[in-house]
Amino acid sequence: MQNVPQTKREAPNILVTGTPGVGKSTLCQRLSELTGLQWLEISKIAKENDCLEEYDQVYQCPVLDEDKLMDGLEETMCRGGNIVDYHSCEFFPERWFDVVFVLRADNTTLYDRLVSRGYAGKKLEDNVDCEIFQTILEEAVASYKEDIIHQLYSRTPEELQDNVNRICLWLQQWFQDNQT
Ligand code: DAT
Repeated sequence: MQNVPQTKREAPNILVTGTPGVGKSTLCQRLSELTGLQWLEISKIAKENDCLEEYDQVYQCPVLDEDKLMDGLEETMCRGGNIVDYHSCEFFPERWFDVVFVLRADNTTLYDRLVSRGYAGKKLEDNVDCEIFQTILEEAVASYKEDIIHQLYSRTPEELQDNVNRICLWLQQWFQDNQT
């Protein structure tokens, strides 16, 4: 990991995390279109930049080369103005983020969304359990200061819109507080 001194960012970095299927990409895409912040889909970036190691047969997903990925993102994150979208949050440097949104959905909604995505068997069960046990929320609480963490439900289009509005307001406030 590079040791880069912290400088003031021109725009904030936002982390959107949560169990697969809770609605991260849907929210991030909408936010990016509205605000001009750059949407960083970590799964896609890892794939494109050869940051995936062997395939985990138990969890049916590739293992991430976290150090390589972090090194590649350092400069972009130091500049600011990014919305990071990933289903885990504990390995990112804490200093990267000004705010963390943990998206949530209820079990039946999530189950239906994951089945439509083709998840089945252990993968489906593990992901629904991850939401039931609030695994990602606990990961966020263990990794970031509690006052920057916000839990948002994204079960319906109305909740999606409320979340977009809320994050846009947060952003406006950030720019007011950080005027040079
Ligand atoms: P994620 O990126 O967390 O894996 P997604 O954004 O791909 O999740 O959303 C999964 C599915 O749920 C997708 O078909 C869009 C739908 N969805 C997301 N947020 C929603 C919301 N607030 N209301 C209704 N459907 C939603």
